[in-house]
Amino acid sequence: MDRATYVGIVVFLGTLLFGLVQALGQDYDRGEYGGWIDSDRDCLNTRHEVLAAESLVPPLFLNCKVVTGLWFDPYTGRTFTSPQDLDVDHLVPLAEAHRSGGFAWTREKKRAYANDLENPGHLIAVELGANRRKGAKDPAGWMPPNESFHCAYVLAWIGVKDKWRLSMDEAESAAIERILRERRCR
Ligand SMILES: [Ca+2]
Ligand SMILES: [Ca+2]
Repeated sequence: MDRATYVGIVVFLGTLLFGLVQALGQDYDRGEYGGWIDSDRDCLNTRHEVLAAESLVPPLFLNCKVVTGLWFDPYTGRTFTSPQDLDVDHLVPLAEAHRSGGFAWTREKKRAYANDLENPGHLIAVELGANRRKGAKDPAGWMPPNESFHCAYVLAWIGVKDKWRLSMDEAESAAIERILRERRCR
């Protein structure tokens, strides 16, 4: 076998292996993380648990749903009274958690991540449009328009990544370090 053939085979195998790893682990399927569940069986699912917990006034319930309340969205700095204007956001998005190590989790652990109510920084009721613009971006790609929330946002981001033992990529940790430094977060 000449050297060119050998190198060709090695590169081919490498590509194959890379593809295999991607196919086995990395492919993100939102379905694996499940939808909102009602883990304490009080008839409110996770979305409505968060809406109820974060409302600044006692919320009104109808058929196991929060129908009105008062919410301050720290992403935009705006206030809302209808849940229809709000998304309950995974501060560290599911797809971001997935590519940061969540791909190796069991289905149960993925569900638990999607529905974590223990850490108040994990899920947050925010304006729908802001959440859609955020998508699955990490702080290198998106930060909340409300700059006075930036410290709290990156500190909560670090808290989630730490609790769930998730990795950070280079651009992400650089962006976070810059924000912590520039804003003198503590
Ligand atoms: Ca519940
Ligand atoms: Ca990232």
